[in-house]
Formats: sequence, C-alpha cells, structure tokens
Amino acid sequence: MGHRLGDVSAPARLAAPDEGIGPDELALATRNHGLPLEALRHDLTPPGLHYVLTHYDIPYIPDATAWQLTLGGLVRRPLRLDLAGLRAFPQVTTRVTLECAGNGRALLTPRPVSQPWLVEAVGTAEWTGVPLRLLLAEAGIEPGAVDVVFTGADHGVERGVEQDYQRSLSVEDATGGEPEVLVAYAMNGAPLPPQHGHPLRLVVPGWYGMAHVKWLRDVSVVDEPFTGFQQTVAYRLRERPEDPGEPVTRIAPRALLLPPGFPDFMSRTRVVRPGEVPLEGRAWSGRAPVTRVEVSADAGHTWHETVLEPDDGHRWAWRRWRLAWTATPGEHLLSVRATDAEGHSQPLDQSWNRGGFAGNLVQRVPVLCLDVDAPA
Ligand SMILES: Nc1nc2c(c(=O)[nH]1)N[C@H]1C(S)=C(S)[C@@H](COP(=O)(O)O)O[C@H]1N2
Ligand SMILES: [Mo]
Repeated sequence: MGHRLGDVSAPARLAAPDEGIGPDELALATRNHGLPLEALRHDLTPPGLHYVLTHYDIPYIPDATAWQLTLGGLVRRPLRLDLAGLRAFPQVTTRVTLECAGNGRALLTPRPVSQPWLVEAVGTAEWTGVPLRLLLAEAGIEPGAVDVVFTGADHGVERGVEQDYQRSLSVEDATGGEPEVLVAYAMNGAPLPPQHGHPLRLVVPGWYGMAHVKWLRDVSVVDEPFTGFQQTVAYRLRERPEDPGEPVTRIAPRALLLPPGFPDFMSRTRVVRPGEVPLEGRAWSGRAPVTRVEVSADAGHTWHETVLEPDDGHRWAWRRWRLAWTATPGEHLLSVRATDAEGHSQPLDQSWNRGGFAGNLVQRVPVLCLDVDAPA
C-alpha cells in the first residue's frame, strides 16, 4: 500500500467557530493572489494584477510550438492541433470578467477551509482564440454525445483523489455559441502567461473560473454525463456533505468599489478628507447584463443609484459605475450592490454552502474621514 493522501469520502473541512486562518490556507493565499482593488481602475486588468487560482502546480512549458491539443472521443475525425494549426481557424477576441467561484469564502461562518478569498478574486482580460464549436464541427460530433470533457496538463491530488484537472460542459453549452466558448491562445494581445494557462486555455464567458480550464491539452466528447471530481464532488452548492448539490455555473452579480482615498497599512481602512469624494467601481453578472448599481453610506439603510457606463458591446465584461459622495468627518461604512436584467441582486446577509461557492454578499468598505490637514 502507498501512502494515503486523504480520505476520498471525507468532505472538505469547515473551520471551528473561532479558528483563524491557518498555515494551510495561508500557503494557498500566498500562491494564489487576488486583484489589488485599486486595479479596478483599469478597463482591462494588466495580467500581473489579474487574480490567479491554480489547484496544483503551474506546468513548465518551455516550448509552446511543441504543444498539441487533441480532440477525440465520440467524433468522426479525431484532431491533433498545434498552435499554428489552431491559428489557421477563424479567430475571435472577447473581453471577459473572470471570477473565482470561491470569491467571498473567507467571510463565511463557518469558514470552508480552502483558498480564503475576501472579494478580490476577479479580473478582466481580452482573450483571443478559436471558437470551440468550430473545432468540434471540424471533428464532427457523433450522435449520442452528452458532454465535452476538458483536460489540463496539471496533475495533483485533492481529498484523496489523484487527478488531472478536468471539467466538462454539456454539448449544448460547448457548441451553442451564446456565450461563445473559446480555446484561447492570447490574453490582452500577448501569449498566455504561465499562470493563466500557457499556451492554451478554455474561456467560457459568464461562467465562474473553474470552467475555464488552463493548460488545455485534450477535449473529449463522451456519451455519458461526466462524473470527474471537479464536476460532481467539488463545485457543487450543498449544505450537507451527503447532498448531491446543484452545479456551480454562471457568475452571480457583484459590484466592487475602487477604494477611495488612501489606505491604513494594516486595517486597510480608507482615509479621505471632508468634501466631495468621487466614488467609482465595476459591476458584472454572468447571468444577465447589469442594469443597476447602488451605493449606501449608512450600512445599507438607504441606497443611492449610481451612473452606470455603457458596456460598449462588451457583454461579458464588467461595467464602470460612478457616484459623487460628500464625506463628513467621522467613520463611515460604504456598501455597494449590483442588480442584473433578470432581477438577481446581492444579499446583505450571505446564504451559506459547504464549499463557499457563488457567494455575492455586498461589499462593505470602512472609510475614515479625517478633518485635519495632510502631513507635510
Ligand atoms: N488546468 C487548470 N485549470 C484551471 C484551474 C486549475 O487549477 N487547473 N483552476 C480553475 C479555477 S478554480 C479558476 S478560478 C480559474 C482561475 O483562472 P486564472 O488563474 O487565469 O485567473 O482557472 C480555472 N482553471
Ligand atoms: Mo476558482
């Protein structure tokens, strides 16, 4: 018998009531990183500031020209394509706001022990690549196809299950064209950086991050529902370990505030001077376009409608919003919430699930307005 790497049937751990962030969560938080919120100012997130989440190791791919993407399973003509072969297909560029399904997890009670995000697991990039449906049309999907399985080159073990990182989409979601799923080879006009999937990744606009398989090496069409770990064990919304749970899919609406003023180093409290303080931020939803963003300066008692900028055709990207706020000396708690065209909005009290997935609690930003002159 080899060493045991965990109990396959054991659910993910929940933190005890007063348990602080431990070394295991800290180890994840130093490998993965969030968007520094001041970077909400950029329409397109500079790649080094885009959040990163990687379950296992970032694969070492020194020579992208040797990379091969295989497309097989239930298809008439299995394909093997290198980057030059992929570039021969029509190319599409889509601006996409990507958010980790675990965003907000560390604010939950009890806290699911995993990557401890607060609100910053987000970024927006322009992804360029081949529409997946064109590759599948070239391969020719056979009758009886159910799911399309995507495999990354990274390998690891998770709760006792050794695996390649794998996720699936239904044939309908993979080929429907709305949103257009991409096999992407460029991010903001440059080859993908190592941490974002170099040289190839899947991009599924509007879906939480787990669907966007990085270091994509294989696409397989299968005739039964895919039951891989990341599909049926992780990334389910369940309150009890034994629940089958609903799958995590599209991004719930969220708005974030570009932090006003300047920060206190440790508490991150924002410091502003009295008078008009321009507030701005971003809002997005993978379910339907964002139609409204509101700000509260009194902990959610009264809400003020902000001015939402047009999306300029970037349906899958965040939109900027703005509001002028008059700060008075003292402590304030700013809150912001988004609502989309289907009426989905953000809760003031977060519902809970064991994985800490798909949360979208309103952001709360403590601000201290100081009525003193700035130091020289
Ligand atoms: N192969 C592979 N793809 C992956 C992951 C991974 O660990 N391995 N993590 C997923 C998760 S959970 C998220 S949130 C996004 C993060 O994408 P980013 O690091 O480019 O922001 O990648 C997804 N794709
Ligand atoms: Mo994620």
